[in-house]
Parts: sequence; structure tokens; C-alpha cells
Amino acid sequence: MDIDSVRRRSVLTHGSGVLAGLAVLNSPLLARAFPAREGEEVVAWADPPPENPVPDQVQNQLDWEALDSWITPNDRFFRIAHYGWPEIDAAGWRLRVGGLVRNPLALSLDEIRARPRQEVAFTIECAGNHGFPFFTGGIGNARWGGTPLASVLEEAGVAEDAVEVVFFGADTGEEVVHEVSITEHFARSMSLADAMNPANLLCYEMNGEALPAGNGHPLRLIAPGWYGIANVKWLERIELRSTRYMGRFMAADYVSLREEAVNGETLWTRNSVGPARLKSVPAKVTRENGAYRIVGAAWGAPIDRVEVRIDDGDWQAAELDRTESAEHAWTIWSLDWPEPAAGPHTITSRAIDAAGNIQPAMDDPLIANKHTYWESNGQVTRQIVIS
Ligand SMILES: Nc1nc2c(c(=O)[nH]1)N[C@H]1C(S)=C(S)[C@@H](COP(=O)(O)O)O[C@H]1N2
Ligand SMILES: [Mo]
Repeated sequence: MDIDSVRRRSVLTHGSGVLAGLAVLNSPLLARAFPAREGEEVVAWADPPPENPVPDQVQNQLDWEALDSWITPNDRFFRIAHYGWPEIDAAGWRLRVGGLVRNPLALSLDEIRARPRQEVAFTIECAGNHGFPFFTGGIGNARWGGTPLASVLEEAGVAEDAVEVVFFGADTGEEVVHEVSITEHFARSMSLADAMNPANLLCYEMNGEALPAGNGHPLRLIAPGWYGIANVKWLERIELRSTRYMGRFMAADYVSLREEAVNGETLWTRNSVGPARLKSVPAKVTRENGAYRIVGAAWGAPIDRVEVRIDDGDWQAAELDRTESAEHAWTIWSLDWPEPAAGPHTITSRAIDAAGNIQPAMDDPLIANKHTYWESNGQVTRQIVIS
């Protein structure tokens, strides 16, 4: 990309920055908070992601430069659909709980809504996010409302020999497995112990509205702390089983292949993608009266601190915005960047969790010796040109 086109982009972005600034004036809370400040303009990144080659499967990616609130509004929330959106008649729809249970259930949406309501703020990220150059906005933060999964499982009476809970969506695809052609539902499973986590919700509400069609209407699983893939949308069946479930999205796709060094030997491992991993990104650079700052987000584990490196400089501590925070939601951070020199720069961030783990660098064996694109939680470097 040439510098002139970078400048043109940055002029365009400044225009929308003014509009965003006006909106912020109407909101005293936003004006104080980190994600957006009155009067600032966004300086466009010099390395925008390429066009999305799979618009049917990946939609409405987060535009990091436009990040202006802790909560991602529903109309700006990303959507992933591997088998398209199923057509569901909400009136006739039932959530069926069966398999190894004493009392199989078939619950209507009204019956689920009549149960105790619980809410959780949770940042959901696709495990493939940052696994491809085009895919950098597979993430969003919402307040999810629903009823605890655990009490529904208790009501169904889980049998002694059940070890696995499988969540089936209404969406199906044609798959060939060992030369057999099958129609397979999108499905994911969890151990019974993981499924009983009191944070898990049978979710029918997103940011105070009915779950939108693309995000799983009428009901989805919300499993705070897990990658997006575990959060089954268009949920219609929960099955208790005595064996591990090995469907496509457990055992074929969303499997990380790694080369690990164990006792001086190479051990190849494959793990099904599950719990989220520690991660951060620089979201945007802003300018206000000649003063620059870098704003970003960190998530995937309890965040202790975030550090930022500009070009080959030292790691500098960012300031964390705790005005809006929750256990399973991202933390917005910011770093002042006084008087950057004109010209190109790189900006890298790394999150450090409460246990002292550092988000891996791209050359860390955990990332460098991973041969699949899932769980791409390596440090993200962005490029920018200061004029
Ligand atoms: N039924 C069903 N559930 C699904 C999917 C799907 O294709 N079908 N995609 C999963 C993936 S890969 C992700 S990242 C999240 C994305 O949730 P969102 O579309 O609400 O952002 O939904 C998950 N749940
Ligand atoms: Mo995903």
C-alpha cells in the first residue's frame, strides 16, 4: 500500500471521527470512558485486512477503528454460520433434553423465559480470529440474558452413567464421513462437569433485545470463558451421553495441531478448541489537538496488565479502563503516545493475566509450532503512518 492511499484513508476516517464525536456528546458516560473521547479523530491503520472471501459464513466483522463502546451493539456484532441460518418457527420450536436423563424435557420459549433470569457480560471470540489476514473482527462483547443451564439439566435428572452433554443446533450440512454421506447437525459438546458451570446460560436475549436471527434466535448456549464455537446457536436439542461426542466441530474442525518438544522429542498433539486464551489487540490510534493515544482491548483470562511496544522500543504499561468490567468480558486499555515522529510505525500489544502468563509472541513455540489457524492468540502487530 502506498503512503498516498494511506493518507486518503486517514482523511476519510477523520470525517467519520467527527460524527462519532458528536454522538459521544450526547452520552456523558461514553465521554468519560476510554473507548471514545469527545473531539478525537481516528488515524487509519496502514494495514487494513483484505476483503472477506467467505461472506456467507463470516459476517459483520468488528471494525476495530470504530470501537467506541465497551458493549458491541447488536447491529455491529459479528456472525458465524457454518451451515447457513436455519429457518425456525419460534411458536412450534421446543428445546428437547434427552438421552441419559430420567425426565426428558420439551420446553417452549415461554417456559424457558418463565424460569429464573440471569445475565452475563461476555466477550465472545471465534477461535479462528486472527488465523487469516481477512479475519480480525470475529469478536464482540454483549450482555447475554437467559436461564441457567444447570437447573434445566437437574430438572431432567441426569443419569449416573452420563459423562457428556451434546448441544445440537437446528442447522445442518451434508458431510462425508469414512465414505458415508450424512446430514449432520451443527453440534458441540462439553463434559458434564463443564456443562454444570453455573455461568452457562440458555440464552434468549442479547443486549436487552430478543436474540437476533443471525446470533441464534430463539435460543443459544452461552458458555462464558469459552471460544465462540462452544456457544451453539439455534439450539434445539441437548443430549446426555456416556461416550465422548466426536462430530465435525469437536474432532475434525476447530482442532489445533501442534508440534511440542517433550523430553527432547517431537510430540504432535491435537486438541479440540475449548476455553478462551489470553489475548489483546491494538484497536485504534486517535489524535486530539496533536496528542495521540493507542486504544485496545484484552480478554481471554483475568487481565492483570497490558503492555505496548512501539517500533523496537521498550514495553510500556497501558492504563486499564475498569469503569465497565466483568469477569468474562474484555478490558479496554489505552496508552498515550506523545509526539510520535512522522513516518511509519508498528504497534504491538501483549496481555499479562492474573497468574503472570504473558500473551505469546508470534515466534513463541506455542504459536510458531501450531500448524492450524485456530487459537491464534499470538501478539498482534499493527502498522500506522503518522503524517
Ligand atoms: N448452530 C450453530 N452455532 C454456532 C455456529 C454455527 O455455525 N451454527 N458457529 C459458532 C462459531 S464458529 C462462533 S465463533 C460463534 C459466533 O457467534 P455469533 O455468530 O453470535 O457471533 O457461534 C458458534 N455457534
Ligand atoms: Mo468460530
